[in-house]
Amino acid sequence: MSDHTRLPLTAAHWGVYRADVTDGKLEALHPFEHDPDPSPIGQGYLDAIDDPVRIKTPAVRKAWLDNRSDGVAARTGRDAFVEVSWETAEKLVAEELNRVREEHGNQAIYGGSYGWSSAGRFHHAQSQLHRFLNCIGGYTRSVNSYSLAAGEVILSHVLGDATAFIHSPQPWQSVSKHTGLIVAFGGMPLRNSQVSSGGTGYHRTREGLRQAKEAGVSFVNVSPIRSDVSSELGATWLAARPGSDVAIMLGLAHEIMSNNWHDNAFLERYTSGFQEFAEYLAGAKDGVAKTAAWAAEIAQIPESEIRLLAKRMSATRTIISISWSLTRQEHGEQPFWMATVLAAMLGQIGLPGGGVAYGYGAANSVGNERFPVRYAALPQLKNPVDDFIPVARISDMLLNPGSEYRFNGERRSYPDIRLVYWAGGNPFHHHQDLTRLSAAWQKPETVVVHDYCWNALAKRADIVLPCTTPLERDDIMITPRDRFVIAMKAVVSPVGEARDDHDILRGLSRELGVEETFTDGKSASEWIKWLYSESRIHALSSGVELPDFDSFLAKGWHETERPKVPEDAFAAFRRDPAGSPLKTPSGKIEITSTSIAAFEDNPVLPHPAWYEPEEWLGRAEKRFPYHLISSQPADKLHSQLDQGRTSRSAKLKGRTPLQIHPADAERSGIADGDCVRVHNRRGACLATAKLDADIMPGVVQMSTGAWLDAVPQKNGTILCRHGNPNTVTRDAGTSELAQGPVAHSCLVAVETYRQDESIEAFEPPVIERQGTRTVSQKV
Ligand SMILES: Nc1nc2c(c(=O)[nH]1)N[C@H]1C(S)=C(S)[C@@H](COP(=O)(O)OP(=O)(O)OC[C@H]3O[C@@H](n4cnc5c(=O)[nH]c(N)nc54)[C@H](O)[C@@H]3O)O[C@H]1N2
Ligand SMILES: Nc1nc2c(c(=O)[nH]1)N[C@H]1C(S)=C(S)[C@@H](COP(=O)(O)OP(=O)(O)OC[C@H]3O[C@@H](n4cnc5c(=O)[nH]c(N)nc54)[C@H](O)[C@@H]3O)O[C@H]1N2
Ligand SMILES: [Mo]
Repeated sequence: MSDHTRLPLTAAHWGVYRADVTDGKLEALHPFEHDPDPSPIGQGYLDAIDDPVRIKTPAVRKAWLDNRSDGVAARTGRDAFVEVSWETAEKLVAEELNRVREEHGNQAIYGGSYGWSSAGRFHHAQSQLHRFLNCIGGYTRSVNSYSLAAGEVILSHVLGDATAFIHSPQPWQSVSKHTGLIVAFGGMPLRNSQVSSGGTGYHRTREGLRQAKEAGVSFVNVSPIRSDVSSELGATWLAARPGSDVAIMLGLAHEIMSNNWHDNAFLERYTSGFQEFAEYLAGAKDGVAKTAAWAAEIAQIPESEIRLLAKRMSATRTIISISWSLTRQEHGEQPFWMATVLAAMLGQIGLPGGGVAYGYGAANSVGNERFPVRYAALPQLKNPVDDFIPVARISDMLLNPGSEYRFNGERRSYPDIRLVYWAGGNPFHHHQDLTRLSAAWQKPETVVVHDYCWNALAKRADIVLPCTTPLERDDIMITPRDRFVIAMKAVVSPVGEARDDHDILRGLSRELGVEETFTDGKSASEWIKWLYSESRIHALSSGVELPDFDSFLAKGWHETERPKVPEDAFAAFRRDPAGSPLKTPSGKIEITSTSIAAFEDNPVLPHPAWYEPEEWLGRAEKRFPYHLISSQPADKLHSQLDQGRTSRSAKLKGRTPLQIHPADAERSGIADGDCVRVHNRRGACLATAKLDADIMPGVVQMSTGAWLDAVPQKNGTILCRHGNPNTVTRDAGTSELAQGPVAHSCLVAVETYRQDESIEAFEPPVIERQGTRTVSQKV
């Protein structure tokens, strides 16, 4: 094997690679030599850098350009575009920003721009966009994530802080040393731990789990899908109905209480409000004791399994791991809350190898030791607009300006948005009920998008500004979630007329007279050096040494020192609850939350509880008998690199596979490899059936990420020919507490589909060339 270690490095959320470039063309990406478990996702770049869907010049939607003054012509995703010069594009965007600011004020600009964008500390699209918008008077922003909004909000009440607890569960070293049992609700799928936001130099999860197994840790997988825990771990599989996890945890809690296995001393010293919860558990008010038998009926698993599990959990050092997916369902606040309470009853929170983990497997960072450093980020400046929405309420906002909603104890109303500006995310990937989003998307007067590929979002924008990929720019990967710091190199020239997001925004800021404020007088390379040097100062104050910038650049990477005795985020509180109290009203774990109890209208009980979802197998109608899980794709990150080889080779007959149990397939007359239509009242998508006994009967699974290829249906909904499951998912808030997304609560019908349908997801739009321009879109 040849030595690649002299090749330049690049970094992505899913890995670090060395780039092999000949005559300006990217020939190969070799995994970083220090990564024990590299991801194949990055290979998609070999295609995506310069394929027919690469956006090569600024472009304006023709119907928008022609009809601007008499209202917006529908954004269909099939519109023609006109290629324009950067000069024209900048003028148009500046004109629109000015018009909207003057006529409606800055809150009429929606700049939330949610999305994962690319790794790299400086060229982070959202940070750049937010700084730019703040230079011109601000924007309406979004709060919390699609990943786990409900978890973020509930933990802020129960633990006072979410981030630290979510990202610092028991580190792997401590698991293999001290843990006896991991009970994983929603599993710990290795496919998801390929990724960690900000960049992944060292894939740690497989190794962490393997070491735990070798050390004798046992695993229980509570999930509709067996493979959510890797087969090499030999987990016990409890195939529970989706949405029933809180009921199971209540059943476990009841069993623990009845046997007096709970830790009263812990509950007394470290928690508040247990009594009120215990009354609910016993059914004091509603007359329903939340027994193992009660839970077994809801989850459709044997009562004896719940009893046995309660006993095992009480007898050994146990970690309860709760997948982030459980927060993306109706009442998604409850699973994190209930898991915390169950762990508190066991009394092991903060002890080495015990307690609660918010999502092992959901990202490589979870369980990876957290490096005790706060690195520098691009300063965002101040946003003079204080309006915001919970991130997943975008369709509600666009459709119902001025209407009221509740969020986290507040009564709020939606702003009236006239201009949407998006860089580094893809709402036509991430949002639920795309029929509804398509209607909402007609509301703004102007949509501006930066992206590098003609995906469903770019095709639905009015002004499209082509950005570079990380392979076309220098940057640094530096994040407290990974041990490596990487000097990312520009390995190919910007394709076509693509510009870095920073340069695009610098051009606009010049046009709008705020260039000096936006750039602070620094060039991109000066900014990168500044970010590194500031980070180095922060690191040193936490006792972590980074080399000077030039030595770092010369070597290309640096491995930071790891904490000698890594601990979870609860350890200090456990040692000294008075000296290191939680940031809650009581300073303790709030089993009953005083802040939620004080909310007007009480959207939920002040302690965790089971609420029957509107969409789950317990209420399935004959017409829509299957529960659809639309989980993260193994072969890409969301919709990123769907156009590339890794993702394309995982498709079946060009479409997203639909995992279905053989017994269900037989019942519905579906054969392996059939084209199927997955549908409900909200919409439909096509998929290719894949029979698999590792999924429980009644549940079907499709991964997200297929680029939307929408065709309007007679009933006004859309059908995606390519397999985007957000055509059928429900757009509703988890509850009035967090208003998070509920993608995983979704009932559908599945049937064989016999019409022949082409797939046009990867066709670029028709692009008209203007005037005397010489640069042309190379297809
Ligand atoms: N049904 C269902 N839906 C879901 C989920 C689910 O479980 N089920 N999961 C949800 C979750 S957890 C999440 S986090 C979201 C993810 O949703 P997103 O983060 O919006 O998805 P991505 O495909 O990562 O979008 C990133 C976009 O940024 C572009 N991009 C990449 N690099 C750059 C850059 O440097 N500059 C610019 N300007 N653009 C760039 C990419 O081409 C892509 O279009 O999806 C959510 N949607
Ligand atoms: N390769 C890859 N990795 C990724 C991503 C990606 O796009 N690609 N996205 C990243 C992002 S942004 C995020 S937020 C994380 C998300 O990480 P998770 O939220 O953990 O991801 P999911 O894949 O949606 O769900 C994990 C499993 O939960 C199970 N599940 C769903 N509903 C239920 C339920 O009601 N009960 C139980 N017990 N189990 C259920 C499903 O079987 C599913 O396989 O993944 C990250 N990792
Ligand atoms: Mo996410």
